[in-house]
Amino acid sequence: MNVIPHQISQRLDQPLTTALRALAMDAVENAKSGHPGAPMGLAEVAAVLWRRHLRHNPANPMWPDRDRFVLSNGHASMLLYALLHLTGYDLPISELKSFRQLHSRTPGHPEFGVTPGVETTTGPLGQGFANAVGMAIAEKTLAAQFNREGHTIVDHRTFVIVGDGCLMEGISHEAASLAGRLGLGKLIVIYDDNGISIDGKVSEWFADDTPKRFEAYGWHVMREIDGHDPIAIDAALTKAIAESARPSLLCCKTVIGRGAPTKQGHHDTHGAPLGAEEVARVRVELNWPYAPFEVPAAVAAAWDARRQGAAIEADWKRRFERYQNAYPDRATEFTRRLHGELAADFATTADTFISACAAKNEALATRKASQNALTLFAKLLPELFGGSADLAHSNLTIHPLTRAVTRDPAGNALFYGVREFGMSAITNGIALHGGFIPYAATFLIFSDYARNAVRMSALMHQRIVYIFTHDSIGLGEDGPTHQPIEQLESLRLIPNLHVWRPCDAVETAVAWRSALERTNGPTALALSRQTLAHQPRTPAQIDAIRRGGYVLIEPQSPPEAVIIATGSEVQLACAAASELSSNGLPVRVVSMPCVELFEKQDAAWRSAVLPLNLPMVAIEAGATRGWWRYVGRSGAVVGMDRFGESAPAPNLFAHFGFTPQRVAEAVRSVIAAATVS
Ligand SMILES: Cc1ncc(C[n+]2csc(CCOP(=O)(O)OP(=O)(O)O)c2C)c(N)n1
Ligand SMILES: [Mg+2]
Repeated sequence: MNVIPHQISQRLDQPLTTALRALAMDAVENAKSGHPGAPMGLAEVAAVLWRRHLRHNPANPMWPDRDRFVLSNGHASMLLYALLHLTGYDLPISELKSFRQLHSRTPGHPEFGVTPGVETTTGPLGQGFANAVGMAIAEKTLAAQFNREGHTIVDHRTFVIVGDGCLMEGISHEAASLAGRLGLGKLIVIYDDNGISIDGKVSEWFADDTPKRFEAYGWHVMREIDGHDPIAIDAALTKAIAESARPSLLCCKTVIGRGAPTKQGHHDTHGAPLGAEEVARVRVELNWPYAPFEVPAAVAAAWDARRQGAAIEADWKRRFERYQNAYPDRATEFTRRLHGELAADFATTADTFISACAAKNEALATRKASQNALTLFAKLLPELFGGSADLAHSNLTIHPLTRAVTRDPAGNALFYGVREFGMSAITNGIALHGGFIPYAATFLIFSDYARNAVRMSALMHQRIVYIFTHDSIGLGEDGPTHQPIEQLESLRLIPNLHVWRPCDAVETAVAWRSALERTNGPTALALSRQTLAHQPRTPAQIDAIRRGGYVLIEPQSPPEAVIIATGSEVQLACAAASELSSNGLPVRVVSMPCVELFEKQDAAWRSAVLPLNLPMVAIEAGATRGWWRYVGRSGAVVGMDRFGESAPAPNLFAHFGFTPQRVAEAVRSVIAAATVS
């Protein structure tokens, strides 16, 4: 069914676009803060796209086959809020009146989960664009996995508006290059080519030939579209929609702040209210004699997309019912995946796998243990979809069922190339789209390249698994450029990110399970390159791993000190404890694979594992800062607050003092200090 039969007519359309301009300008004025320029400059583009092409249902923002719309230049948020309000989403005018205020549904930048109809959180420029690439990848792959001859249940487009800022950002290169290679024909990008960014005219610092750049990526590009001419915009969108083999870029020439008689075209309109005087002049200029936030009934009625949206969704539902009749199992699977539910036998399979890992008693690099987990879970969960940024053979993300989407469109793997930030923001888009549990992999050191997208996964509460291998100086000869020091601790600073650093195959299996069962946020797995010893555990200890921190070794007599360790340093802690115990000093070893989960345990658990009255030493081959909160000022941390060196791993561990002797010494010194005080 075709969208929007509306004819474009200047007579009707002008008041509709003026309503967008007025709502944006008035909300910013009312809030005394915000960005009126881009919304005013984009009014025609947005009106034509939303009224004539976007297939959506305001009454059901989560309908799976809706077109996705991403406003990558998130500072133009009032444009999106005005569109959502006018087309009939649950965003009343009172919310526009409380734009940018505490607890409103209209925060300064669009936030996923706060406002119905907002598909992703945007504001960090360029990432919305990469999210949109992820959504288009998800659509294409889901369609290939589920559509059947004569039964199309996944068939939607991803529209995205980007500004100069998004295209200046390096991530736009990463994402556009991959989108071109993947031939994402249903991705349509509109470039708000207004020649202005915050500091002024971009020609001073941004003189790329953007159309040529995108042509070089293999895109379908339309140049020099008059972004204030609805007929030209409509024609360009129609052409872009007809292009199915390549993503499209529509370069729309616009005037920032269009409609503001003395300020339009000037960077002053970018991020400040126009001021009462200019606002009054806009009303005269645009023939808009209405009070702030008043939308005349005829204009409101013309914008209302609810009836049409309901019809579009109803049409899809009929198609889905036919699909259900023809392919009942596939339909059930589609629904399960869209709801983000794990396969019914997930929990028992995971239990069996964890017990098998424990029984195997195998020394493994945790990256290898992670590959084993991925191999098992990929069989059970075809929604696992991901890849590595050109390190698949080091990150060990390839498993027997790996099928690259470039070779099999219904596949489950992406080869991201060397694009860590693009990969992670694309991964956010895949997660937001729905139908997949995505994962993304690189060396832990390069999580810094990906960092802001990882932060956005956490902010948006997305279920994503980051596989960060080569997690310490244990990677050896590649040297200090590749050896993470501050990365573990710095990832732990990101709210709502679970950082796991498992010490053996059993903890790795539990970490994967925990990541997959987590529905409200991402998980980062920090995994070793080098082989790690297997740790024997009782069933109760195995069960305790999910709590993030637990007693791994309890001496026969009451402990006089506690060693806390993570990952590769757990085996070191065990060696030190055994040496101390054989010398008559009973010491407990606590394995702390996930600090965030340990912190979520009740006080009884936490103080049972880490009794307040016992001296403590923490060991981690990384920055020491976070561990002081557990060991206290009289405790000790064996860590690294300097860069590493290039040498074989065993030599480095010895050189930097990660030896049982040094740890034992640290334990003796904290016991001595506690005895004196
Ligand atoms: C990654 C990132 N860097 C910087 C900013 C701050 N910032 C917000 S808008 C903007 C300028 C964007 O220019 P453009 O996209 O052309 O927007 P316009 O002025 O045309 O509205 C900047 C630097 C940001 N939001 N994100
Ligand atoms: Mg601009």
